[in-house]
Amino acid sequence: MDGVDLSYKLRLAALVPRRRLGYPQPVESVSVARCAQLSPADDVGTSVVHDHYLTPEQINAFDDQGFLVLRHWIPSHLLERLQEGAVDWVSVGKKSRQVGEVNEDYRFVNRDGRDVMYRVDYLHNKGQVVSLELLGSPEILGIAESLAGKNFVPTYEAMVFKDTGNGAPIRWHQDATHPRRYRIFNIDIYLDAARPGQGALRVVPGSQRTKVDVCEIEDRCGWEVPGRHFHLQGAGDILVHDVMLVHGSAPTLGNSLRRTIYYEFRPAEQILEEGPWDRAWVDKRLRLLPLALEAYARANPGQAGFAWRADPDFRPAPTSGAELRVAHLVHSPGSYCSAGDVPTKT
Ligand SMILES: O=C(O)CCC(=O)C(=O)O
Repeated sequence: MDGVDLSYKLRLAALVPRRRLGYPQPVESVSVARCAQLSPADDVGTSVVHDHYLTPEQINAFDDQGFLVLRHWIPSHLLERLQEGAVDWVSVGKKSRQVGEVNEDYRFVNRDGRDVMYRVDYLHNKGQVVSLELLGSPEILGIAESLAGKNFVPTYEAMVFKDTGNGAPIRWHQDATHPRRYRIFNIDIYLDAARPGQGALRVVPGSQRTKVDVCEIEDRCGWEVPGRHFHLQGAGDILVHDVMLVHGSAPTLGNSLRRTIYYEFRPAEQILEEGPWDRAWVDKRLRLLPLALEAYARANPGQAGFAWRADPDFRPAPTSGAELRVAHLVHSPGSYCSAGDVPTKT
């Protein structure tokens, strides 16, 4: 057997759901007894890739730390199209606010009497096909299959940003808490560089193993939580994070723009066993995938696309028009330090 075959087999071994790998691991509580001074960012960045599946080592690092950094993962032509699309999303959101329209997909907070835009939800119906091209790319779907198995479901799509000059804080939180029988994760795609002091994401490595009282952390430590890392991301880099990883980003003033697209994935098996959505909702979400693969193929003629290997039962029947904004009537509970623990989901 040659080396290529062996590595392929190792990767397949890593693709089985975590339940069959003997998860959940013993719960270790995160040490937040002390509030810490700054520690420099680690760098577990991994440079590029051959077939866009994660290696067993990368998957182990993700399971251990709750995140994985993938450097230079998005090709420059796709990155440029995403940056252009993002300009349009923000401009449409700001214009609609100026004329008094209420559209909950464009989110603002009030900072010192000023409306500050920080988020766009449900990217695929916002007039920029590049969000589907990104979803259908081997760069994203290789990660999705590596961690969720072949029946992965794209469950959320949003862009969060620190606006030029005025970046709203995202307080410490866990996106969703769940029994950890399967992996649920966000793929964070960086459209701009994010540096410490400029609104870079902070994470608490290893905090994904249990539900954490984020209010307690915030009250006692503010932003200075032991073990947290500032993730130095460059445009085109990816951070994959477990939805239970404690993370957040401090407010900024006078900085440049920092935009991150968040695509969340869950295994279909996980949703059907644990909720909070039903089969009809899963099917609607899966209908995005043929559209996404087609958008990728159109924008990248001659490039090998992603070979989608979902079980036939999870392949949507052909349909004349799929819904592009597949909304969530409910969310999985997360851990947030806000009234009612209500998530602003990624
Ligand atoms: O991009 C950021 O600063 C954090 C966004 C985030 O964690 C969220 O919206 O859940």
